[in-house]
Amino acid sequence: MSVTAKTSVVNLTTEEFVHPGNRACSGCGLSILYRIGLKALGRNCIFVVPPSCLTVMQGLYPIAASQMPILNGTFASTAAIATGVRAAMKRRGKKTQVVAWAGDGGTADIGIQALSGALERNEDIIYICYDNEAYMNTGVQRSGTTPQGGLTTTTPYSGKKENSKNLPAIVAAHNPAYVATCSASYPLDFHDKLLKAKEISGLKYLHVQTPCPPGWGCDERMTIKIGKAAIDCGLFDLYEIEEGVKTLSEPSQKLLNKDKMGSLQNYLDMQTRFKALTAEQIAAMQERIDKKWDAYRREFAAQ
Ligand SMILES: Cc1ncc(C[n+]2csc(CCOP(=O)(O)OP(=O)(O)O)c2C)c(N)n1
Ligand code: SF4
Ligand SMILES: [Mg+2]
Repeated sequence: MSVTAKTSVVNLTTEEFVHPGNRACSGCGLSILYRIGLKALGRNCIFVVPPSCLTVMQGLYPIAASQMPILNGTFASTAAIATGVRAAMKRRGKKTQVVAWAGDGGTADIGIQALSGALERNEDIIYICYDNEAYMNTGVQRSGTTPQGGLTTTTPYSGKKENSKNLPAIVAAHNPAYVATCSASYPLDFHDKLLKAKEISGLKYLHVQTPCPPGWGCDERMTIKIGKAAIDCGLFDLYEIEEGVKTLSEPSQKLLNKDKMGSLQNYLDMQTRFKALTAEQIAAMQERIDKKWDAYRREFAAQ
């Protein structure tokens, strides 16, 4: 099993790449990831960012919150732009790390064809999808990763009817150099997975569950607790896939012991977006979680 976060608050660099003050809502999971993620990525980076809360949070020159060079592109072309920027850097003999950083709407739905092409070509870029499970920047519209039964401004009163897309699994089916799932509630795990991604050539994909207080209907002080609850109940799992081999990351490893499984109901109760779920739907969710973890237990017991 792998990645235990090795960076701690004691040895995390004190260098900051984000100016104090930005336009994110208070309690935004993305702003935590952005600040800590940039510490891992360092200065030798160019970011490619499609329309999203990240564009708004980074801000515009001369009052930008970010100190990094950023290219804002169109929704559909994030991975294609990143491909072009990387090729230009290579042509100039520069090792500049190109980082595409997009939301779930910009990745699971609108940008998926450009991402699939870049994955097939195994472009030498890092692609980060911060998944707040809806189109938040434009007022909480449902996306491909909105959970079934979740409420948004464009779902029926009974919640989203469809299943959510398992985006990291779709990406992993392309066999890229590196796939990792992360959570805004474990920013140092994200930090260390980025450190690892920087050392690998080819396409590195990090999928990060990112609590969003206004979109999820929760208190802004609950961001970290909600992300942890999603992992504790086994709904969202942290893992890495390197050369086709999957390993669970530390916060999820403990669930291989069935007695350590947390409560799904506890996770759902923390957010108003799940208030339309029926008892049958919750039981079906629990059944899916149990099946997934039974399969993990068989897979990892055999190793
Ligand atoms: C082609 C196109 N359609 C719609 C928009 C409007 N728009 C801007 S940001 C956004 C939401 C993006 O959602 P997501 O990628 O999940 O990022 P988040 O806002 O959740 O951070 C939308 C629909 C746009 N800019 N371009
Ligand atoms: S809407 Fe959500 S993701 Fe966007 S800035 Fe606010 S908290 Fe962050
Ligand atoms: Mg989103």
